[in-house]
Amino acid sequence: QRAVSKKPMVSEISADRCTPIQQTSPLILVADDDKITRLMLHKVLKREGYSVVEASQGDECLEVYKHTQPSLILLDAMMPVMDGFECCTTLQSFPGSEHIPVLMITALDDQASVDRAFEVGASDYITKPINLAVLRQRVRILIEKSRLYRELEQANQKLLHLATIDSLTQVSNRRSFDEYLSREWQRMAREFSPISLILCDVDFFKNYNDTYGHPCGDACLKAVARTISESVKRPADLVARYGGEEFAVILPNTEGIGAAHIAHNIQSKIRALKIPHANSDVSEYVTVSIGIASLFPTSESIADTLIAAADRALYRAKAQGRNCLIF
Ligand code: GH3
Ligand code: MG
Ligand code: MG
Ligand code: MG
Repeated sequence: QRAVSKKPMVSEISADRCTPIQQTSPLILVADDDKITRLMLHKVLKREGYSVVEASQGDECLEVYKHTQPSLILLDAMMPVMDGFECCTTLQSFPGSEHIPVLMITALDDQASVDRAFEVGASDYITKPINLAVLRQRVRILIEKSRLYRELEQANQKLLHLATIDSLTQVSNRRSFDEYLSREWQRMAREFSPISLILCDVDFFKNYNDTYGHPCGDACLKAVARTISESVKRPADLVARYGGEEFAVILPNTEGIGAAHIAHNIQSKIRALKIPHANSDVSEYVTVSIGIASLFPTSESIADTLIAAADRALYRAKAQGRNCLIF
């Protein structure tokens, strides 16, 4: 049995040595109305080390695709009922299908079919009668390219996550907070709509660390972050770690009364966690102080005004004895 590729896979050369190499053979969906062609392709591809599923019609191809998630589709252009072009067009509308390469099988020297194949989204084509050497190379290259593409996408997602999410609490980091706030500030200015900011700081957290140790402090911060995240509902709301034990919630299109309602919710939910805090002056459990600010942005003003206002409110909440919220 021949190997699918003689060159090392990306996962083999780039990942650390402990990562197991993916061993499953790629699945190819062969769609052709001609039984002899299907059998021949099936045999050749199997010999190359691929798994194969078959379809004899365009609509059957779509059905099989949905259930098997192939790495490549080998698609005959000429089929009765639903031809390869129509099938390919429909495929493009399936979510996630944009990275599944389609290798179209067209009639030899048929310029119009070749043009149409690319128009409907095929990645490449081969002509009938099929040259097996060409087939093998096109299949290998397309599958390798799409695997590389997927790995690149995953790496990108990971980088994006690392760049925007706080690693301890899994809420947005300060950088995303800054970017999001100035973007939403400008958007609200255009919409003549208010924006609110909640700043939420854990009370006597230095004492908490001193009493229970830093790892417990970390666990406490995680629980607080999760509780705050669970208290906001709208997709446009953003929870961020603003500083060490301080969290921020950006609430676009939200007036003070709405923000106060959410802040009140956050505060009672955190109290309800009943995380013991023996060295807090205000409660036997972990509590937070909250400052809220709400403004109507204008194109001349800057988002820092909102932060400053929320900060002043938080300062007053601390000064008034903590475990309270000030608007
Ligand atoms: P206050 O009620 O006035 O807010 O008092 P506080 O003790 O909470 O405030 P202070 O600013 O004095 O202390 C904040 C503490 O938060 C000190 C710092 O060690 C701790 N802290 C900051 N980031 C982390 C973290 O990632 N993990 C842990 N465990 N502690 C942290
Ligand atoms: Mg045909
Ligand atoms: Mg604090
Ligand atoms: Mg603080």
